[in-house]
Amino acid sequence: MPLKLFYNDMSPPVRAVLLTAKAINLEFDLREIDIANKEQLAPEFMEINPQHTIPTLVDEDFVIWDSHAIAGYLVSKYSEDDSLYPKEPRKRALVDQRLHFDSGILFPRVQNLVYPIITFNDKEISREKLSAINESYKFMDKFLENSTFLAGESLTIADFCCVSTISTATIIIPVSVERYPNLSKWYQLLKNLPYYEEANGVGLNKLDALVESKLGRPCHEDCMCNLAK
Ligand SMILES: N[C@@H](CCC(=O)N[C@@H](CS)C(=O)NCC(=O)O)C(=O)O
Repeated sequence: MPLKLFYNDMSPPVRAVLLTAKAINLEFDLREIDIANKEQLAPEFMEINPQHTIPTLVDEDFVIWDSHAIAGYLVSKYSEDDSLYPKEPRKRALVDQRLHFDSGILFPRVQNLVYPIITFNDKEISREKLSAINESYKFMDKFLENSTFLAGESLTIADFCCVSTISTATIIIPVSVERYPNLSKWYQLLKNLPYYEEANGVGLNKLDALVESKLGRPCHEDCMCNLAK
């Protein structure tokens, strides 16, 4: 039976799962959930995931949600090797730390930045929100000071989870090469993956267009500089 994924590719956590699946050649039976129309609150979906979040994966009689948990599950169950989610305790601990960083720090900050624009038509972005994103960029730049990827020299699911979130933040605040050289280099490396555009770029562009239409102007570096002052 095919793996069923409840998704919407504008969602960063969904895109992390799409990147993971592409990396290990997995296909999904995709079921779109329109968050703008509150389809996640439909009783049929709430029956599957009472927390009503996407992504949600159904693998036969097994249901799991949260992108980080799904990505780890997919690699553990379906990948030919463990390189994307190493079993060796210290390597795994480092990947897990980065996953928790995304889940507990990065994603909530990016959600706080973008969600009010697309849901409540907010036009202003507070200095606090911008500085929280810049602090997150600074954290990641430091994580990447001595390693090519977020958890060492190999690509892992931590890179997928963080790049889908970071790329979403760049809609509003581009990553400055001068201020965050390590983060910029890593972001470019991820963007060069052969499946990046299909798995992350397409949904990101849709979200970018939505944010732009809500703000009523393009989101570019200059306008953010003005907001950040
Ligand atoms: N930590 C979760 C976050 C999932 C999440 O918040 N997804 C949003 C879309 S980006 C959602 O489903 N929102 C609908 C809702 O909460 O009702 C994950 O990584 O999967």
